[in-house]
Amino acid sequence: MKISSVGALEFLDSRGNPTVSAQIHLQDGTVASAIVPSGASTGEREAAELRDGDPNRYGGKGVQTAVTHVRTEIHAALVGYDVTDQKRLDDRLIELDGTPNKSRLGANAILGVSMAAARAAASATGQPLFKYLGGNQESPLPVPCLNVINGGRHADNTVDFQEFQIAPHNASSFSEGLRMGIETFHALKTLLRTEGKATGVGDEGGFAPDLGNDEDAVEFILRAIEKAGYRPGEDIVLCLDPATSELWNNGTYVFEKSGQEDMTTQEMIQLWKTWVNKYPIVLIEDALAENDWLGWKQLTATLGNQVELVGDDIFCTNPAILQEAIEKGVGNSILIKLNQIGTVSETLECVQLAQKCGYGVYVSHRSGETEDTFIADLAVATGCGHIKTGSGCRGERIAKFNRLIEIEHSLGDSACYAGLGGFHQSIVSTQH
Ligand code: 2PG
Ligand code: MG
Repeated sequence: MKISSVGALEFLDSRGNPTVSAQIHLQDGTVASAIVPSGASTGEREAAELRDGDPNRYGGKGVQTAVTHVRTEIHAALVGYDVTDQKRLDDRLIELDGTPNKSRLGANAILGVSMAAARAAASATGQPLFKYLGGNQESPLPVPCLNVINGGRHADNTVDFQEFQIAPHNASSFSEGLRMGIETFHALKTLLRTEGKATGVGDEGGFAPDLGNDEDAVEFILRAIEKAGYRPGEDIVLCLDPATSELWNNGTYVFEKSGQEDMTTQEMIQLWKTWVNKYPIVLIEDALAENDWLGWKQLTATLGNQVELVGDDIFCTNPAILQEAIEKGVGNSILIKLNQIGTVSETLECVQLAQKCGYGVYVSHRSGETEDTFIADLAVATGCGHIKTGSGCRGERIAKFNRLIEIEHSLGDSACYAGLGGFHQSIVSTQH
């Protein structure tokens, strides 16, 4: 189980931007690799991606320096390490980097190696990745929350809120839930086309039409659910990621793309109250901006026993920030993105802290993705109950769904589907 060499290549992500692919070779001949994703609406406190900044290559976005770090310093530091000791290996990477946000070696270099190591260890011990990461406890397959309308930084349209998701919870299995979601995705396409709207897709595979206002997106989706033969609320619920840090400007929420009136924190909280009471919404991520901690506290006191309030930009998959949030009563759930923190061990630490403290855990892709399916296994390993990995098209999103179908099949009779119980306990008491 000892590492014999560590390598890397400059790959491309789903937006055509360079990213790191890392490989681990073991002395027993095992080889494993992993590809790192990349966000667009990033949190200020995320671990730092290292980009070359050379304007003559990929507009400065090349990652040759990070690749070189893997091939030289990281290779030298890890040769001979036991690959099954993930914590020791990740600690070594953190120490070698020496900065609080992994900016010297690059979080993209470090995470690629950390993920590849987990894969190599799983393979060398003869286990699927989800078993290696999660142990032998029985975990449910997650509800796929399909981001069927894209806006914000992920689409060139007039929609300010970034993500409108459908969560098909009332199904007997993951595959059936996914089918309901995909059928609704197709029904939405027909509906949009019939009403003269564009059906091209955004970065995460959701449709990206110009709409009158953000609420129209919700109305279209509800009609699509019915058109597909399902009942909004009973069969399929809604989740939102308005990604409001992107709207935040000096204490005000500015709706530049749609041209709607600016809003204060109080008005935003009121908006969410209205929407949650009017629509079958069970989850809102980044309902307020990452620097609006006071607003978050108030929002949590107001809606935290009715809806899952997920922190993405505000928590950055960082156990220290999550700890502070728990103490302050901010949010009741956390989005989990490996590259926000930069190692597998710290990601798992964050998940454990959240679960211990009654916070929901929502495993997520990035808007810049690849064919790597690590997060599908991570979602099952952690038993997190719900995953967001895009809409009903685009290969880099579908790859994760296909991996989940494969995992479900491999579990046979012991497979179970999380359903509504996969969401934070706060929503169980509501009538959705
Ligand atoms: C988000 C993500 C993923 P990005 O805000 O949750 O959907 O977007 O990767 O651009 O941060
Ligand atoms: Mg988000």
